[in-house]
Amino acid sequence: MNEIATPRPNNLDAFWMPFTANRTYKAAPRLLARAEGMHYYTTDGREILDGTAGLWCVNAGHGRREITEAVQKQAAVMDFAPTFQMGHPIAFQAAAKVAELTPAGLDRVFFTNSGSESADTALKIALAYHRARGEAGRVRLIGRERGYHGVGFGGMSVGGIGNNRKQFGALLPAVDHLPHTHAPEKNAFSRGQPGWGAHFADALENLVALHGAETIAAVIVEPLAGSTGVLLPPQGYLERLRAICDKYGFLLIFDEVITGFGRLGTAFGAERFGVTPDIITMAKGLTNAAVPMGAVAVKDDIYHAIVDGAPAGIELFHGYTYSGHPLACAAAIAAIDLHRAEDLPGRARAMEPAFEDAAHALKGLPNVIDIRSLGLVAGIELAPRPGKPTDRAVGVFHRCFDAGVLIRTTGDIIALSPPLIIEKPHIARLFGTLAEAIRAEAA
Ligand code: PXG
Repeated sequence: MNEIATPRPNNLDAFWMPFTANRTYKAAPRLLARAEGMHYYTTDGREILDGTAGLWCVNAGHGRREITEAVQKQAAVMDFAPTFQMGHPIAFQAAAKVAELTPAGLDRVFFTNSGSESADTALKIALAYHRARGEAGRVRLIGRERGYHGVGFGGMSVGGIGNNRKQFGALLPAVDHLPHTHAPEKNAFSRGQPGWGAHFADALENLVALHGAETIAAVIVEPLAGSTGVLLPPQGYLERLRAICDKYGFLLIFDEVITGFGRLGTAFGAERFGVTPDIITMAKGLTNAAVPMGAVAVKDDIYHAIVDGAPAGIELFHGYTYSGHPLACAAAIAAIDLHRAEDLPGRARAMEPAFEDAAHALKGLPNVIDIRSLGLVAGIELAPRPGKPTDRAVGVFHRCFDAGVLIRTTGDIIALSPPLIIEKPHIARLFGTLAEAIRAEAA
């Protein structure tokens, strides 16, 4: 379908765009007007294959009628209702649906509106948990280099991306970081989880020696780091982190904003990796991105420690006006129903071998220095242009977009994360277009 769905706005000035080179973008804007299934359609009617599920979030594909109708219906029935000292039925239903998908035992669900709010909520719950148990000295939060946990002060502080931190002052004080696990010198072109690097988890012992276990509350990691370029956990790494956290009583938080809702072929990454954290943060695929929503699932004993341990009255002084917003809950229920009815994790698993083969077939193209993939996520790392980091990948991005394919880049790494409904012809088109763009960018 090639019709023009929306007129182009003629003034781009007012919208200060997030994580965008505003000046470059506004000089040559790319405007999306409509989306359906595996595709976007631009304002000038071009069809764009969505290789990124929007921003890693439209897992069931675009424009799903079941979700649209659920949101429309709810908007007509009740637009908003508070969840502070009040309730409405679908907020409880949505939480129960989330708890059915999370690993056994993580059955208490706190609603937020984004991944960033989920990260900050999880960190606050971890601090409140230790305090409720009489260990108020456990205030230190451990993140990881190259980790991304959104842009709130908590998530940014435990995050490990220099550019996201350095404009913003002192951040949270009691924070430290594990080393990242990216080791292309040992693991380049590995298929699946790389074999080398479980020992990176032992750096947590060094932080214990440095700060004292009694000062550490929680460790937060993405089980597979998405935003900083698809960094896979080495075999045995997450198991070792879990064991060290258990040894010292630290809560282990998995940020599953990207890995949740089928992306790795299981409902959550925890299941794929066989390691169960104490807290899971999520967002994105929770509503198929139709309405903003995030959530934090915690182990029952964390909930009980905070709630049962508190004096009568409010137990946790935290929440958002829109925690459990009716439209978001309607979208989440419909999205989770679709996730189950269409077995989206199963579809991801079924496509994983073809997707992995297509990614690894890019080996040998000019400047391709590493390829990694797991589930329906792939990272293709390019050698930067001398003196011009990111330039080559941005060039590949533009060439792909002009050829009708949407990819993401971070630094000189291309990240692919298509909707989980992708089929083999889409895989061929995605990687075929990408290969041509990589070749052309080398010329
Ligand atoms: N945690 C993780 C692991 C994420 O990937 C967030 C938290 C923050 O979520 P919100 O909803 O506050 O944006 C994210 C978000 C990219 C890209 O291109 C990734 C994200 C967002 C935008 C772009 O890799 N991840």
